[in-house]
Amino acid sequence: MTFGWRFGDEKPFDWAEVFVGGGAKRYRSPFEHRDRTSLEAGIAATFRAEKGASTRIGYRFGALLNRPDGEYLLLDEDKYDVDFNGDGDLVDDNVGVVQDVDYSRFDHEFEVRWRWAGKRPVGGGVDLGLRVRQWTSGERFDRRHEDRLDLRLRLGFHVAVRLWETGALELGARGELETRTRGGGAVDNGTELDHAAGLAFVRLAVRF
Ligand SMILES: [Ca+2]
Ligand SMILES: [Ca+2]
Repeated sequence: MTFGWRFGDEKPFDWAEVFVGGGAKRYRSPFEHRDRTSLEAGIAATFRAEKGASTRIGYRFGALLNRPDGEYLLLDEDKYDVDFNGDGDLVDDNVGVVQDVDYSRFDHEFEVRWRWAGKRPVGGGVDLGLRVRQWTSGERFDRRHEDRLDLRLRLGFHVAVRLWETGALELGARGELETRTRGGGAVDNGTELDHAAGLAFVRLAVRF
């Protein structure tokens, strides 16, 4: 559910929104232990600097709650001082065990968008976004989520050239960087989350 307000010219911002929502995600067997319910809320405001130029600033929070449950894990005994395979020593690596894991997390998303348009034949925009995922697991053997923070930074820009009264050509690019920290802030190298990605695009927009 989203509420929005439009303000008059004397106000510093032009448009404000408040968003609240809830949801549920249900996995098919055998991944039911990842099921979660979520509550989300967000606020955003758009400021108009001059005719055709605007800045939108937004923040969104999400609480995604999971009930800890057993998952098959491969654990090293010497990290926990536990004899997982019961053979009397504490030196075996990658021992398969079922232990509780917790997929709960808090999400924070910050976003800034700048737009230039109006009567000029050339306009454009810049988008900047930061997403922080804070995993909250306190389960003893849940190494994948313990002290884990995922960070994603996104940057995009585009230039729009008006070709005729109702048609415009947009040229743009966007990129993202994502990384994960774990265990007191040390970078956990070599995870599937550590990546850089980019996209370049051409878009023809026609208004009817
Ligand atoms: Ca052992
Ligand atoms: Ca052994």
